Amino acid sequence: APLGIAVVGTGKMGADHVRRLTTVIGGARVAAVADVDAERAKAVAGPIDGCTAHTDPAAAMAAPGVDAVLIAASGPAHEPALLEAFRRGLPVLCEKPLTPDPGGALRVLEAETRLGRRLVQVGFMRRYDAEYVRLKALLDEGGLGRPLFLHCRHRNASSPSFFTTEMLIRDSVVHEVDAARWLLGQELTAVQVLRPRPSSYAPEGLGDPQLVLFETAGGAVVDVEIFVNCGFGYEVRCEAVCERGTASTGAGTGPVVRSGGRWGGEVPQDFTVRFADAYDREVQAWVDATRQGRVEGPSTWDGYMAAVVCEAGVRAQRSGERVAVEAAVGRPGLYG
Ligand code: ISE
Repeated sequence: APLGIAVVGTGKMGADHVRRLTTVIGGARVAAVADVDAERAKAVAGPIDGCTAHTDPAAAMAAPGVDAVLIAASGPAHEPALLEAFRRGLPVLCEKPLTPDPGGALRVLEAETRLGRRLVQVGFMRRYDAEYVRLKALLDEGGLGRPLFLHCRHRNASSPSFFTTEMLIRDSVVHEVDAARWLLGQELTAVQVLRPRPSSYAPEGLGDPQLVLFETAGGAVVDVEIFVNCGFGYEVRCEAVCERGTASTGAGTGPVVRSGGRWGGEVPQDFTVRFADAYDREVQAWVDATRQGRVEGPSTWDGYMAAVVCEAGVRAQRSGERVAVEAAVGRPGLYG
């Protein structure tokens, strides 16, 4: 039988995952959805056979036919939903960030450690992007030598109305934090943030863009331009500079069009388009592993460490100082 999934949160990402689970992914069905907005939950559940709509995540998880949970509600809603899934012993795919703050992430880490088995895959989808996977393989093969820099650019066409300056780090740069830890196989140890005068096109009060600099345990440096109101589209790039050469992702070379005396191509407008294939692979891998009783991919530990690094990033953002990254606990044995 297909894996019955409760989807918690039916906003932009949740609705996209429901579409994916229903029309792209094999071996899964959406059995229930929950959203704080009852009408939105009903609208998403309506067209799906046997799918019930709820406002309470716990009620969705308790609905008939639910075997697993996909959490795509906003960051602050993740911790209670994760703890509820743990109480029910349900495997979870939890969208990033695991929680916005390290305190919440630590409580989740401790609860999963007490269970003594992994239940969570964190939705760091870049690990499933074809170009990122090849970049990781290139770095691991070692032919390019030791990585010295990762130059990252992370641009959104515009930010949603609820976006705050902190979220540039906790919600956006969190992707580069995970990608850098994964690509380099190193922890990030310190962070600094440089802030130009905000773009006049950024919403009033939003410190956008920023340049975030990380040091790593192996002596590499990672710089991230985060610009969430760049206007022209969604662009994520990463260039690794190594001792014997460079490798980069995100050039976005679709068809190049020549017409009317100009040449050029199209820029995707948001992450649901740019990373559509990565999300498909991520969710299919989660469904396949779950049906076989396995839990793989980015773990609660990765989610916790990302939250710890982002906390240091927010302190650096506020103070202008270099802030050291300090985890409250070491990696529990459960996480290898
Ligand atoms: C959003 O939540 C994402 O995860 C996107 O990948 C990122 O580009 C965006 O800045 C975030 O707000």
